[in-house]
Amino acid sequence: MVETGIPKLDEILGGGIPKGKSLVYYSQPGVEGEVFGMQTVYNTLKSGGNCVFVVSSTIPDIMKGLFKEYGWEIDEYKDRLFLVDAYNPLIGAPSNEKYIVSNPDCIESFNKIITDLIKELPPSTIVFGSLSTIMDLCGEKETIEAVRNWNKMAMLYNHVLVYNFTVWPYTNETLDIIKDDLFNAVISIGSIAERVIFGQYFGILKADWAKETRTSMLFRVLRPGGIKLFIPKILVTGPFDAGKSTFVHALSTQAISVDRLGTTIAMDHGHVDYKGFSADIFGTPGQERFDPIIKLLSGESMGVFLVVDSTNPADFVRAKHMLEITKSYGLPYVVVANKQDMPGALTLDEIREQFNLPGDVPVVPAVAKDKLGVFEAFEVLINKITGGT
Ligand SMILES: Nc1nc2c(ncn2[C@@H]2O[C@H](COP(=O)(O)OP(=O)(O)O)[C@@H](O)[C@H]2O)c(=O)[nH]1
Ligand SMILES: [Mg+2]
Repeated sequence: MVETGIPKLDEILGGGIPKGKSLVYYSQPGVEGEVFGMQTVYNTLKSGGNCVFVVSSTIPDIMKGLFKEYGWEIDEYKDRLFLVDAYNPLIGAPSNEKYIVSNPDCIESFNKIITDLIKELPPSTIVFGSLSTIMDLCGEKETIEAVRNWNKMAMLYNHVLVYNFTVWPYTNETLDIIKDDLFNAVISIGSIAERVIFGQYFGILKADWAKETRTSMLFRVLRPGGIKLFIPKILVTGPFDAGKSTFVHALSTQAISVDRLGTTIAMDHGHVDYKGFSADIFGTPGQERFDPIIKLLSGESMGVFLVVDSTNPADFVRAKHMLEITKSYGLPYVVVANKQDMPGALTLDEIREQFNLPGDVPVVPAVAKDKLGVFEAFEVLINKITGGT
């Protein structure tokens, strides 16, 4: 298996891409699609594999600069990375690379180099930075035939082939072949847009070795950092003094609390970067008069942490009420049993019983003030949100 390095995708694919298989990242114009192939390049190198990267949309040096922007030092892996320069000859510039496609507007020129590499190299990950550019230069039919042949050869020689493809207005016939026929797996990448793009997502259209799944995931691209799954809003609610602000701060790389004005307003806002996820979390004030705020935030949230003080069952009625408000939005939630360090803290079972929680609602022990249990709670909630294990 070769891991794509795209968070969550490998899990859905059952571990990654099996040797001999091909995968295409099929992206709508305007979304950040090229980073997908690049992340797979970097991930292959990082995990000890050989990688061929075919650069056809820009000068290889610029491409190397892009890797740097994502924080990926590919120079460290020079001996296992084979860059194929299919750009410089096009503009008549000299190339520093060992592998050069001398006529990038002629598919035969690609064919020669790619088939040689497929035959010569030990099992590798071969990534095409831009299949669409090759198509534009060499023709749709010609390129499709070549790709069909490369994929067949990769099967024989145990390579993994990965292509970035941007869905420009090609003929329907071409697009159908790419979506349905040419590759073992198709990952579609698109955007949610209304005048401006305000979200990007990827989803699996097909993967002939994995149980097919239609889930799609929001992502954003960080520099440095690369592709992160994006959870736009997670709500942290719970009674006053349960430890919500402490919890938000313990989880966050950066957090702001607006609670300097006594207890009149107490909103927390934090940002979590953890295990390939990028999430914004919002803590609500605990007092009843702020219930409309909980309602408002619930409507836009993807999940909820209910933080409770495990030593203070008197507050559980209030906590239950807060849960009811968010439950009406059908959000996945996790109960954070905080202050487990204090004498008299109720056990998880006791809390579950008091709340009369269904069996599938997780209760996670925590000592927010010592940052204990907070990332466990985060992982549990994220898995509920993204439907993982
Ligand atoms: N012993 C203990 N105290 C905690 C813990 N988490 C928070 N606290 C304390 O509980 C108080 C209330 O915490 P805060 O985060 O302001 O609660 P909020 O009102 O829910 O935002 C503060 O004094 C915290 O230091 C914990 O895990 N253990
Ligand atoms: Mg607070």
